[in-house]
Amino acid sequence: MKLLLFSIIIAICLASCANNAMPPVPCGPVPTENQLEWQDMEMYAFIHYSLNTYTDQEWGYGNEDPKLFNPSDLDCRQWAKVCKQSGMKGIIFTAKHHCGFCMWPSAFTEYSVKNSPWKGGKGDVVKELAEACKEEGLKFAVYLSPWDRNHPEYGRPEYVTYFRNQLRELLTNYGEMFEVWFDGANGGDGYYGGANERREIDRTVYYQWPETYRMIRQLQPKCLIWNDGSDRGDLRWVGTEAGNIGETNWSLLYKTGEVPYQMLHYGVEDGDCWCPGETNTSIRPGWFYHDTENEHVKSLSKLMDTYYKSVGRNSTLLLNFPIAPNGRIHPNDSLRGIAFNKMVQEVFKTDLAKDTKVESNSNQTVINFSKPTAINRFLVEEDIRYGQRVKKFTLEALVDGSWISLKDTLATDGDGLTTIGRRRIICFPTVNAESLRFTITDFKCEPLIRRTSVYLAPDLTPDIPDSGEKLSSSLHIFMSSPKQMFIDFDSEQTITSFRYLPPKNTRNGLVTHYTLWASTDWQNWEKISSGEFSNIVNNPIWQTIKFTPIKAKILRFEADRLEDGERMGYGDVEVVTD
Ligand code: FUL
Repeated sequence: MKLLLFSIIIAICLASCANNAMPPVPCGPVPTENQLEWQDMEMYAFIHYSLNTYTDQEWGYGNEDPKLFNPSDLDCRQWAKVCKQSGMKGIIFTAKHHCGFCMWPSAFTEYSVKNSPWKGGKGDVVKELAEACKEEGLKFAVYLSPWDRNHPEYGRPEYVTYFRNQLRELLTNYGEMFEVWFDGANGGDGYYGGANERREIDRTVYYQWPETYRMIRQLQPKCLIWNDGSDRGDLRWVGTEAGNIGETNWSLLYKTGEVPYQMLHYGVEDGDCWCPGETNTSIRPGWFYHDTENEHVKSLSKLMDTYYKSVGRNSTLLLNFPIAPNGRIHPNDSLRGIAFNKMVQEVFKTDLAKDTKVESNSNQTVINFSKPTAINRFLVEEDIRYGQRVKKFTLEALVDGSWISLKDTLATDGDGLTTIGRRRIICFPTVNAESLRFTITDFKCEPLIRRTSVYLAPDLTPDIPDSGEKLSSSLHIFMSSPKQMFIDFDSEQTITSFRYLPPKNTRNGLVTHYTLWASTDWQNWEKISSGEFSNIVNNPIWQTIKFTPIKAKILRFEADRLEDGERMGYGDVEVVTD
């Protein structure tokens, strides 16, 4: 009897102890509920659509005529359906890009859809898209460019009030927003109400972000704030638009101070605030639609690579779909987006670690397959609610009785077996493994692993190079001075456009502003074009200068401004002739 009583007491105690089990002690900064929910979205879409779509530009100057906006077939439901089928859990829409044109009828400017012929000026793209997202069960968010090349007051305090008024409209009238995207590109040349000048601002103080952030928190408590290194918001840009974040990726930054590329891309191990990375890239070379890119939609293997280098590296993926001039997503983009989602589903359909014998303690997991099993992907997750802990690990496969070390084949630096965070996917060549051994070798605090899975991804046909990677020219090129290039043809040609590929992996010598001249005799020069290569710094793809066909024997390409350095650099140039 005594023994029975004793056993009952022990059982009750054990049960209650289990119920009251202390949660793990947080390790440094931890995410908020909003940040956890947001990262669980994994993939969401960007949609770039504005007057640029009708002027074939990436950055509008701010003087483009609102009358250009007149899509024949604008269909936000098609966008939402395509995004959903592409695996996207939400959409971030360019409500206003740098040109300042508003895709909603803002009460604070005339430069908007209300002065376009579309729907007789009664249309509202933001509203239509917000509704379409709701119907498809997608979350909705807006991109609002702080840099406004149309507004006369840009650069002065009045503009900041205007910007906040617009943001208030967007955050008040269109339902719940999951994120606001502010874009770091700012200052520089613009129309500015007819001033046509260059306006520099100090991005650390001009926009007075803390005040704006307070307003956002008040109007939309669930909304995350994007930032690229100015006042910290809830998530960070990753320092590139190429579609990858560092293989080492801490979801931490320092609360204050400058955030150079290294910090944006890799985070900071001993950071004192939780600020995870969001990887943004476009399904095409550019952010806006260009006819010339229809055959250059990213290949399936490129998109999978992007997935592994974003979602598979403790980040989210923000994938852009541009809208074509008719007001729809082009079929090449939608087909590729849908195929991409199907492939993600296919790769992660069967967890081969399921129903295997797993031995694990806090630092090591050994997955023993019942028979040698072909595998090439390892997926691991930390319970980030209590902070990000793991610094380094190893991965080994038992093949024919011997342990062989595996490494991340997508890593550019070392074996790539560093941080984990919410999710880390390691890609390695297929091995026929009897067991897989995952060992944490360095950590900030006792590791908390919540999942280990193993997959076999099908082989993908190797990529055709993406546009912008092909090198074309066998042109006769020579530099007559550090900022001046001549291209000499053997005979007179009718030229319709000139293309410039910036130098690879460097800002040194990268041309941001140019003038192009043509001649038939080396004596008389006709100026064909002059302007800027917009967004070339963050997205260094082929740039095309189109002009009225002209007869020339020699072209002179001048760098009016370089991003860095004193000497013009180039990856390649191309001349398109009739
Ligand atoms: C950049 C912008 O300048 C591009 O045009 C694009 O909107 C991209 C997402 O962000 O900074």
